Amino acid sequence: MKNNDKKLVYTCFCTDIIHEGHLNIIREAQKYGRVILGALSDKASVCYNKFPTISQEDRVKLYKTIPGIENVIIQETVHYDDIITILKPDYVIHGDNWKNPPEKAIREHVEELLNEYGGKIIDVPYTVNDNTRRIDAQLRERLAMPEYRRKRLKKLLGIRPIIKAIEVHSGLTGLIAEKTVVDNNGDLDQFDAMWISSLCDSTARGKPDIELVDMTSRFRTVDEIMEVTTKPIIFDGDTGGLIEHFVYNVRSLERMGVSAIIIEDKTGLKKNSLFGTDVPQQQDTIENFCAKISAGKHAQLTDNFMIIARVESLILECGMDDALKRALAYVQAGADGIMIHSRKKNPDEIFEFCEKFRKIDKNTPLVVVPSSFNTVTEQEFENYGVNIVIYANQLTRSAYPAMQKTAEDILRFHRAKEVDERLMSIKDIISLIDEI
Ligand code: SPV
Ligand code: MG
Repeated sequence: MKNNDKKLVYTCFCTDIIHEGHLNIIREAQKYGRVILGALSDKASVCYNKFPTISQEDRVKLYKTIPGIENVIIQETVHYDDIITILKPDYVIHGDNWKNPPEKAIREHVEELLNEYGGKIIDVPYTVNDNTRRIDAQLRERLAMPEYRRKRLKKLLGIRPIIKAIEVHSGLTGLIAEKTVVDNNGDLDQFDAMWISSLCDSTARGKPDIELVDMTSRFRTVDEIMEVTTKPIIFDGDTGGLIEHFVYNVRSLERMGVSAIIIEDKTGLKKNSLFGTDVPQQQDTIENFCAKISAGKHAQLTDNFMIIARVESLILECGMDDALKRALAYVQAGADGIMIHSRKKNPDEIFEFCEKFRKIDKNTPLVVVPSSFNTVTEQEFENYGVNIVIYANQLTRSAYPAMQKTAEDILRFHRAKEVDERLMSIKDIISLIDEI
């Protein structure tokens, strides 16, 4: 053991609670040498679905209380490149759960880096028992609580270069938004937030998107999604309705833990924006819509809830100047963000708006919904100063044709064998949902 004293062992944690699994890793690490512990930064933790519930500084303080550690340092990225370059540890030690996807990509990259100079990975059997399971569940539950969930969107706006939200309309689609992670050439990618679309919430009930599904029913959808997820929610509030009703709905959504409502500057019978001018649609006056925004801002009780104003001028072909004039007035009235919408395939008018808006307003978050202008990448939006991109209906639109084809084929073949190959297995579907 004497020689080992000089060896350097590195491990990285991204937890807010230390349990026996973590202590076990440290004990194992000590057998190989002196131990440096990394605390994964906030910036990296939020990409890793380990959204922190305590600050980075508090995590460092917490980790410093663990016996047997020489130092605690911040690991800025999910990948270990910087740390390995600087520390050149002899060993990197980790729970063996990182042998499985999606973390496998991280392990493979660490292995490559260590191989360059003869460093080694030590995989410690991952500790799973009732106690560690309970602590993990507690952490998830904490994130699902309204006070944590609500502030998460604002926090992400300060950390993420661009926020990706996906449409959800049920517990099951919520789980997809919550759990889907892909390994993009070693980078783990996932959605940051969920969009509760009026179009998809209505469609799932077989109803048109005309503010027919009442708020109580829409809140029920929110509640079902909240029961099984932790990610922040952006709620599609349609026109926001009457000012006298809007203030109640702001309070309700805020109390539930929703992070933001987006309301559009239309009035009367609302039709889906993607109809554009093919159907009669009426834009609200700037004065009335500003009054609605201000009333909502006065009604909310915390600083964490956001009211985002959606400008429909391009949809209704009222021109760029009108769009800009309205956006700036809505910000003045207290809007926490601007969503600019377009139904053109060509993104030029969206880019032009973003450029012109950003020349005047550098900070107010900008939101886009690229259903029509879907060739634009998140990186391009980011370059134009966009902060949130919402994939507003893609889960509904992918599920519906798949279900319809299955129904048709069962009718065609008078049995289900022919469709079975493209179905999720019964085993997978019953193990999809975590039990408490
Ligand atoms: C929704 O998803 O309901 C929206 C976005 O409001 S759009 O359908 O493009 O109008
Ligand atoms: Mg809508």
